[in-house]
Amino acid sequence: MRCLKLEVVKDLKYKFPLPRPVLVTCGLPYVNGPCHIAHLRTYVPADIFIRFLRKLGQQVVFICGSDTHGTPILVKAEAEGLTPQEVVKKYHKHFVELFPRLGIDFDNYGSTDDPLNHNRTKEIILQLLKNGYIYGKQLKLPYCPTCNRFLPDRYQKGTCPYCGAIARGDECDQGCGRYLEPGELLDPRCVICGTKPEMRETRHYFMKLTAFEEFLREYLKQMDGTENARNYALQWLEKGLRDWNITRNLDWGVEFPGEPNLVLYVWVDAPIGYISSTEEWAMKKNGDWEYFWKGSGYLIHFIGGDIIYHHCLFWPSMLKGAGYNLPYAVVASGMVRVEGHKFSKSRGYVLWVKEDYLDKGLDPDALRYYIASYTGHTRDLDFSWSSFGEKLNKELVGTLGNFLYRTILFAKKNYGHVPQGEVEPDVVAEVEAVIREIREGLDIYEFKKISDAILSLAAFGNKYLQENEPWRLVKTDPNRARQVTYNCLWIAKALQILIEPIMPEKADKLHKQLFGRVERNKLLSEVLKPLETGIKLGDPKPLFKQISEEEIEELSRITLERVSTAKG
Ligand code: B3M
Ligand code: ZN
Repeated sequence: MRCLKLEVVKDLKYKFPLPRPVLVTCGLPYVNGPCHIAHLRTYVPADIFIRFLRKLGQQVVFICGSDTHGTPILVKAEAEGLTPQEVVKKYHKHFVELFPRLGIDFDNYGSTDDPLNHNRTKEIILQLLKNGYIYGKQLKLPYCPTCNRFLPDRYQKGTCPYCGAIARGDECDQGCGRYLEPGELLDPRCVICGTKPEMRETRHYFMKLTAFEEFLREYLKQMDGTENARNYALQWLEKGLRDWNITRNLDWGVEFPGEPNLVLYVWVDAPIGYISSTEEWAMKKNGDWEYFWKGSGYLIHFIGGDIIYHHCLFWPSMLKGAGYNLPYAVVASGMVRVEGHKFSKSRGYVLWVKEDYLDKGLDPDALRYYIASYTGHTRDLDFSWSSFGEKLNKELVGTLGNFLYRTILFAKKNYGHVPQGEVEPDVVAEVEAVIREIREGLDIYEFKKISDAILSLAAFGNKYLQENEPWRLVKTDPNRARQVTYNCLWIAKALQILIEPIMPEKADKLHKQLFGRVERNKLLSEVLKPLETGIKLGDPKPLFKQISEEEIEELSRITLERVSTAKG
């Protein structure tokens, strides 16, 4: 943030805004398939978070990118008869095109296959080697004699040695969630041909994770973010760490310096993608990447609850060992269920964001609201079409949309502009309470607290309107009618600012209805300011569209049909 390192004025009651600029990242999606609801479980709250920080005057850089390496890409390429490059290109484009349709607004969306990332990864590995944190070792690893290759990570399926669940070579994805070291999986099989592998000797490199135990214990204790991140990481740490095999016998990835037959494990170069995407941002926008990664900026990582191990144990050790800044916070979301079942692409319990949602003409802002408000950030979100329909119809159409439409319609019909009036103390107190809720919600990364508070303001507005009946007052007490209408419009103006981080497109439309034009990014401090009177109102239109029983049934049918035809 060249020339812009302004110190913001701290409000001592709240954590945010932090005193200096913040870099926020989202877990990088593997580009081995299209965007699904589990991705949004992280990206939508992160986007809401950065938009609120900006409303507090915080300077924020929002970074993401495609995770292009590792066996997730290779296995997919083999299944589709494509090269890994082709798979990466296809889905990278998909994500780049999709995010704006959902209002997810990264300052840079990079790629881990970019030369910047290859270079940054090499630099970090050389630094770790120089500092004595990497060593080589001969190993015996599973080799498929039919396919003629070693079977790293997702090339094998077998049994988790810890919990007995069916697992992949590097993670127990269906059971205990542990990271598994190469060679640990029991009864491995080749996922391509089903052959039982033999063990073959090969040379690998390890990172001395054990050297970081003490450091991690201290670091994690003070790391900010959600409790699940800190607690899981501390629990794993108490079980003891093992040195980490950071190389794989593959030819797709970032080459280990000086070893043309080895690439780095994808979980080495993937988080380094956060740095290289920041470098790309800096080049394009004349920013300062080192301010965040080596200087006094703050780093906040938003991740899914299944990659806490990687972000709270591997990643801080790499950063520390290579002389980089440590994350200020790790914010880990809960997992996703679909129609009551654990999210699973292969078993069909999935919602494809483009195919199942956007291409059906459904409202992107309604999905953003649903994700923010469904449950606490660290709890499981159980997506179902019926709960989606209920939230849309009751909360967005029935409460928020209803209040705004009635207010603007009434004002427009009777005055055509914002009438004279003064905001009443009860109304101010209500809005102040909502702002407090929002700021507390931000401080604890709890987005439901924020969206609930905003909805409660709309409910208050409806009640105020209902109790005061301005449609009666226009005839009996015109002064009071103007006063009531002014207060309703004042609440609507507050809502316009408050809903923007959650529903940016609706905020634009609402601004147009209230002021006849679009204006974005108003600060939170504007919420309590008076509403200018005399401004000509725009055209009132309902902001949200009701979804019918039949539509819900049809959408549920599509999901369940996918489950019944899934491969399993
Ligand atoms: N590509 C996706 C995941 O496991 C993985 C994240 C990388 S973040 C550096 O959710
Ligand atoms: Zn397990």
